[in-house]
Amino acid sequence: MSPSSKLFGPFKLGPITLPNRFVMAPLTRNRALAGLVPNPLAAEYYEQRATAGLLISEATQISRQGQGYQDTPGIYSKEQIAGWRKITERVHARGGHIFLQLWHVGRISHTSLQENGGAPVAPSAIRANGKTFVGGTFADVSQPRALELSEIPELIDSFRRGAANAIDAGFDGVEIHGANGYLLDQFARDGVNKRSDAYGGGIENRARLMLEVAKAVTSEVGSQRTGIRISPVTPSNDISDSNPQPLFDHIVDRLSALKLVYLHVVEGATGGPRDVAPFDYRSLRNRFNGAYIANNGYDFELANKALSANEADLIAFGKLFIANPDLVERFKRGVPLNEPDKATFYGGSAKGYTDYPTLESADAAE
Ligand code: 8OZ
Repeated sequence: MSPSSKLFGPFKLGPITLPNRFVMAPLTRNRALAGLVPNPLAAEYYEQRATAGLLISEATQISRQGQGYQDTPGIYSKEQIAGWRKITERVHARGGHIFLQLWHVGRISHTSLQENGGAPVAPSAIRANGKTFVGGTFADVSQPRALELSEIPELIDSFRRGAANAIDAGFDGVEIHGANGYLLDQFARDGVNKRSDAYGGGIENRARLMLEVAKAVTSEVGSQRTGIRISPVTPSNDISDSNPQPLFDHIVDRLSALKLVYLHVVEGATGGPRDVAPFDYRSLRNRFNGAYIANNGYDFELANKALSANEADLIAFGKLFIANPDLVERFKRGVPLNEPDKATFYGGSAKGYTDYPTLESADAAE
């Protein structure tokens, strides 16, 4: 093992100094309680993982309209803000840093989650071929309606308010969810966006919503507390684009001009193969002035390779952090990792959430 690896060294992320280059990726866990307030167990869950340089919260809807799955937490009510505050306090008490991921699912939703059973919103009225989890079961996502041009300012404002609420709840910053076939990605990619107004058509128009959201959020909380996640070639949630390289090159040029603190890139198919489609990630890294967080299928070896080759500044690990709260220590010592239990990823309680053993707890049990 090489504890001399760059992974274990500090990194300056805007105003904060991270003790290492590990990022815990945003991970949906579907354990929110009534009012979509985060589960008190989440304070323990995030605290257990606070030795990561940076934690990114699970995707958190910025409005009721932005929810697409049961029991995902929100950041739009007083109760939700109070719930999150308990979590950020615990993470900070352990010396950790945490950003909140701001989420709007767009068409990946179900009428049962929407106000008065209404249709989810999307760039265009095209239903995704996919399922969501609602009412305790998997269901086809609902037919969406196209957002009216007149609704877009309020939509952007809901991201701005979500960001303000996150800072109020004690987060160190926010990550805009621009990935995985959710609303902002739906606007950006031409397989789904068939609009003929200023938010559809060419690359500049399709990128507009994501960039206007980024501008609103940075004006609210500061660019040095704003990151963004994108996934240029993922097919997640039935998304596609005929020519993603120039689209995301353009988006990243503009995000760089807005001085976002980081660009978080899911390389390849989210949670799947890294080589699903050709794409030049180096082009994004070179265009972006802030930190580059690489994600998707990284292990210790690949992380070291990417850092040594200066392909990334920080590495986000997802499933590895679900199963290994002390992933930093485990990599440092070169000891075996716990296996994640897929059956407890989404929903449930402490099992598969806060009960994965650490090296310390295993030592104590001997
Ligand atoms: C898994 C299940 C539900 C949602 C994403 C927020 O892919 C998610 C998500 C992941 O970004």
